[in-house]
Amino acid sequence: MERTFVAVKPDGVQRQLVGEILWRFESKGFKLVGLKLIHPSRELAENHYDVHRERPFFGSLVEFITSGPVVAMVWEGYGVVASARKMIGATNPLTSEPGTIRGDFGVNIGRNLIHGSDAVETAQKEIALWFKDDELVSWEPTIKPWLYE
Ligand code: DAT
Ligand code: MG
Repeated sequence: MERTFVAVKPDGVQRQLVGEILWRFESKGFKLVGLKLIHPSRELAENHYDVHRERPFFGSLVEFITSGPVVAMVWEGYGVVASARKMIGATNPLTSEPGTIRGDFGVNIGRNLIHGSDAVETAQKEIALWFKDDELVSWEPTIKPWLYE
């Protein structure tokens, strides 16, 4: 069973979209296994976006992600990594498809509301970066037979 890391960025929290975003992943049928509100440190933000360190937008990206609270979460389900990326939509909300989170709620690439891991390996790294082992909860949803045959 796959897990992915998703974070509502400070703009999503300020825009009061946390409930909407949780609802989308919950009602899709994914299982919440980790959830916390956290004001990320510069060190955490720089680690998280390490692959973009040399990009011109790195400084403003780190400024933005550390500017306020973020809702960090871990979702579990078959194919959840790719599916969450689809639900989130393309990086630039102006070109994200309607029906995606960014496509429905955003207009600017620097305010694209939400992060989702781009691959299974990245997800494992990001989950380990944002969560301690004992912050992740294993549980059996009673609706499982109604989601999976
Ligand atoms: P994604 O978040 O869709 O995985 P990414 O990993 O390429 O996108 O970039 C990480 C974040 O950096 C992205 O969510 C918003 C910001 N970003 C990416 N490209 C940018 C650009 N050209 N100008 C400004 N911000 C950018
Ligand atoms: Mg990315």
